[in-house]
Amino acid sequence: MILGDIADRITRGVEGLTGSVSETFREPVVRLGVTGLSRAGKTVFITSLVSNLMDRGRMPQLRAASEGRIEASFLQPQPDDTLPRFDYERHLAALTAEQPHWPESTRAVSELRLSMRVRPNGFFAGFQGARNVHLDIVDYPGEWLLDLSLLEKSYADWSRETLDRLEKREIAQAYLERARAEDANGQLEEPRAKALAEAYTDYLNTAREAGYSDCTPGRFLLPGDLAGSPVLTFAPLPPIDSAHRRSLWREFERRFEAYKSRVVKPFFRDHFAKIDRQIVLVDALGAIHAGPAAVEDLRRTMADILGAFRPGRNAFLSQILMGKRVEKILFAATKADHLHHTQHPYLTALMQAMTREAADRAQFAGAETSAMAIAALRATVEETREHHGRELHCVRGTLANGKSAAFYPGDLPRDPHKLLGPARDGAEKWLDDDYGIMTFSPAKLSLRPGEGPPHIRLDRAAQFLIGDRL
Ligand SMILES: Nc1nc2c(ncn2[C@@H]2O[C@H](COP(=O)(O)OP(=O)(O)O)[C@@H](O)[C@H]2O)c(=O)[nH]1
Ligand SMILES: [Mg+2]
Repeated sequence: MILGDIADRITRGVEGLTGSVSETFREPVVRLGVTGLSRAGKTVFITSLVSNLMDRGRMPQLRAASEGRIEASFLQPQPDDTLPRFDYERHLAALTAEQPHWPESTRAVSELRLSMRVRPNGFFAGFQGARNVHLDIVDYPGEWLLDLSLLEKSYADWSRETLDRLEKREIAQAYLERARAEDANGQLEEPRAKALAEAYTDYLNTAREAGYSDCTPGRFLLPGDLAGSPVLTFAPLPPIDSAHRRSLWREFERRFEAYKSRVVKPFFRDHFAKIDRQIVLVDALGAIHAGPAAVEDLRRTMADILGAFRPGRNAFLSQILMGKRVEKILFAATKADHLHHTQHPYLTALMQAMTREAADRAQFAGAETSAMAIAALRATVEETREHHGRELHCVRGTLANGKSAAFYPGDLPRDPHKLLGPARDGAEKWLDDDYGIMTFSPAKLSLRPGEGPPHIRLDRAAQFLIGDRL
């Protein structure tokens, strides 16, 4: 055992003994991971959450807030010097501008520290003063999380599975033809490798736009400063029996392994392993709108995501987590302001059914999970109109051109299995209904002092995620 280790153990031993004492002096830190596929609503969620934690007038369901125990909250320099800071001020300025607009999309990991001065409740309330609780919010792309499944796969396995999946998708045919036509056993030529990787990336982007969730390798969609580098220049190819040493196939295999060890593993080690609480934002309405195949894909992806939070499933992950685990995971369907409140229970029920099912399939145990429907920033008002002698519950919002429009998204079924069943059975479209989606601009805000932006159930989400630590 090296000396540092011994010293470490001794300090830890001492801490163990005096834990209850030092805990009262140390300032607790909660690391909240915020993830979801691109456009799921991470940036809007974090911006609105932070604003609503600073001005808590709209957070009655967050108990520490309604009990008046949060004396102050303020932004502080974050603990990680090498992570980009979440650009809270800029995103908030976009949402609260004279002509409000949605914030620009972000493409990598970022962090923000919000500190709250909180008075304890219950037993300690009488003889303990207020203390600081630090909330470190880490925003990272859900695409990166899905890469965890790659760690267990060889390039051949991954290629086979991916190509099987693509087989069933119209939008993938161009890539498939190209991959099949390729002489994978021939000598590597970089321009061909690049063309294949680009064609595959094009497919991934189209698939994301079409509402599909499953799109590994995640960094292909959000390459950041790795764009164009060899670790991102490969693509799935039909397996061949014995590939030559300098063949395209061998080189792609090598790059796939490099992607795993140089891109995937560092992310899990440096960011993922430190998270205490997690919210996974899901654009379920977008998937429903895209059709049964997208819903089925989302259902499968949720199990993959939960799998990442199950230590023990993955040898590498258990090793870096060393017994630490995420304590709570919330799956939140975002943009619920597209629905009249009478339909919210059905969206919630769908999220609950998918979460429960994903937990069963991933044989998930450990963290407490929950599901709800939220809108981080409410962009609509409700309106009931008469349509062919029937009452239609709509929402009204502002379109990009500045005009106001009423919108009826369709009737979500009471029973979520009316959606999940056909999705699983491979239906091509929904039988009874069509589900619309619309992009509203954020509403112009006139906030009263002490109030954050309007939302739907953001306070309940916050209570579930961090309420017990305040
Ligand atoms: N109506 C509505 N739209 C939202 C809400 N949150 C996100 N959006 C929409 O979803 C888009 C993507 O959100 P963003 O937070 O940038 O997603 P990210 O890529 O996960 O960070 C936004 O530009 C909005 O159009 C919400 O609460 N209500
Ligand atoms: Mg973002």
